[in-house]
Amino acid sequence: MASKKAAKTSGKTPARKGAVAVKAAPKPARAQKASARVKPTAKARAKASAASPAKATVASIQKKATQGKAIAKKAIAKPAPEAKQQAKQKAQPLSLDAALPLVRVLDDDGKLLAGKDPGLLPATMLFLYEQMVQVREFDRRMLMLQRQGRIGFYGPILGQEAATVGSTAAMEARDWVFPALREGAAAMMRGLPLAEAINQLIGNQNDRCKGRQMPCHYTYKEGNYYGMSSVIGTQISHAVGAAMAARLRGDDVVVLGHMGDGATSANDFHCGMNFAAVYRSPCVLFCQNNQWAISVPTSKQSASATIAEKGIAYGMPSVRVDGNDVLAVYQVTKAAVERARRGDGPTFIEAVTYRRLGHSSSDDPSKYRDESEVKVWERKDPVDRFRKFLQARGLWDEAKETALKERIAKAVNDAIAAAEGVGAPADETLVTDVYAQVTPQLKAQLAEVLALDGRGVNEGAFPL
Ligand SMILES: Cc1ncc(C[n+]2csc(CCOP(=O)(O)OP(=O)(O)O)c2C)c(N)n1
Ligand SMILES: [Mg+2]
Repeated sequence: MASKKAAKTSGKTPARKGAVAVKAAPKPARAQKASARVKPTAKARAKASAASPAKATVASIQKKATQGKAIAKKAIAKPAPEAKQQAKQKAQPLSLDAALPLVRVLDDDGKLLAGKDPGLLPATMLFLYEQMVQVREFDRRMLMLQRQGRIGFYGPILGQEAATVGSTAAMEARDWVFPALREGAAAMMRGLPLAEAINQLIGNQNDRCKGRQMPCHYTYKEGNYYGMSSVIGTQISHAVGAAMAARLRGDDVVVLGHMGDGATSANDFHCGMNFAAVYRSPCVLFCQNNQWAISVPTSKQSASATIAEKGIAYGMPSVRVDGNDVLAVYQVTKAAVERARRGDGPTFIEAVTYRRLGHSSSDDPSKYRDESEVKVWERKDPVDRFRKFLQARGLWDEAKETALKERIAKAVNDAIAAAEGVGAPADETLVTDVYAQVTPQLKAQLAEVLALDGRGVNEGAFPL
């Protein structure tokens, strides 16, 4: 669904009058020199866009908009100059919540907040909504397949659709996404067919990794979607490094690196953030603070008042956004992407959201948290909230909702049928793709494995 629309998309969104202003901090001399040295040429930019497949971005939809209205003008918080900050601290104790207010466009009931016209074309907003509904349905069905023993593991994103869809939609086709566990929808938005995603979840012979990765660890090179790693936080330094490499090559590419709140305790977060800021890597680091890292609440994860303030400590603009407000997420990410593309460096975004189900299909959250907490967040549901907004604008109604749900249900059903009709990977794939040619030692090991008694006993049992 997404890829058809995307096929028509390419190119850059023109700078809109009154678009979100993200001012860069003054460049250190060394960085100024570096960015001048590696500034992409027009030829390199053209080469970069031609090499990337046209995928589902909203750039082409918005490209038509020549006059958008100002939105979330101060979306990206910039640390105040030192003297000003000191004066403020003397006058009153620094309130970090006040320093980093939550950026919102919609209230909890989907009503537009005063002065926050999103300035987006109806087609763009409908695209965001359809993607959110699709990921929700995909998620629901995949969890059911797991419960029926048809796939081994699943990491649901219920409640976090706006954060994933809004941030991914802000990227252009030539950009890259380095995801964590809850951003599988980004691969689908960037063109990964649903059936291919399910091939990965099953681990059948059409799975790109031939069943050798855990489910949900999609990989989709054609859509510039980096294969997810289970090892928490590693993708952060990879995203920062990939963006630096793109800049050095002269490619006009921005990298979006996702992470969870738990990843902010990982070493890679700290070295990635530091490198990003010091070298002005053209990336956007996006933390989905869903309040939990498996059974560890954010309050035990970090003593900081907010996750966003960690970005300020590393010297980069940081913004705290309502992660259940897709318009706000889209806006702040778009502003950060534009900033990175201008050569002004990285931005850190904390999207405040909530993981409504277990960490994964192997987790039982009733063991460690109160159901009443979940109820509070159900009332802030990102999909319901956005639908109410679209209805109030006259862009959506019951008939459209029914038609969309039927279309998505059919697409998911067809994809499941297609993927389940594919056989298991051949045994020998256990040892292929390691060396150009399978070595005698690997051949011997394969023969040994195939001869084992009780082979397949643990099939489908995931310890995580
Ligand atoms: C380096 C590392 N440490 C621990 C784990 C075990 N682990 C898997 S997921 C997870 C929690 C991740 O939480 P968060 O980053 O908040 O992402 P979320 O699952 O909430 O989206 C942990 C600790 C791991 N996979 N890698
Ligand atoms: Mg988390």
